[in-house]
Amino acid sequence: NDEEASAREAAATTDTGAPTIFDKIIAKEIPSTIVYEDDKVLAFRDINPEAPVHVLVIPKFRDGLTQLGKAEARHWDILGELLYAAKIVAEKEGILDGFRVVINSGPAACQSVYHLHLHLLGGRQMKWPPG
Ligand code: D5M
Repeated sequence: NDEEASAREAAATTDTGAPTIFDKIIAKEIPSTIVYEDDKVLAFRDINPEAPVHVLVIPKFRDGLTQLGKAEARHWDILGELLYAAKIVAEKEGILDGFRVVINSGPAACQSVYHLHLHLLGGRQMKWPPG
């Protein structure tokens, strides 16, 4: 079915370390709907929203951080910045009463863009467990 096909397609994307579409979003070479930005972090609406609020929070400088599974001790600060930015965005979006943060890391998690990003989801009742 469609869901399985898209999962396979996403899982087929591999981590080559090459620049991704998110670099173009950071450079504002392609449009996005930015909801938060500071010197280290950019947050913009997901093009394929899975919830009324679906925002991606990404580091502006990838520094080898293509996926969470490649994190090193030097990334501690940016990892904290991303999580805190998610809270700021949740507050701005009015979903502080309940929201979900997801990081897909690697093919088995269907990561499709190899620039670390955190999904902030909310605005509806979330289900557990995720698929
Ligand atoms: O999630 C990657 C996410 O990135 C996926 O939910 C679609 C989203 N995406 C891809 N291209 C764009 C653009 N151009 N704008 C906004 N959102 C985008 P993953 O965790 O890697 O599966």
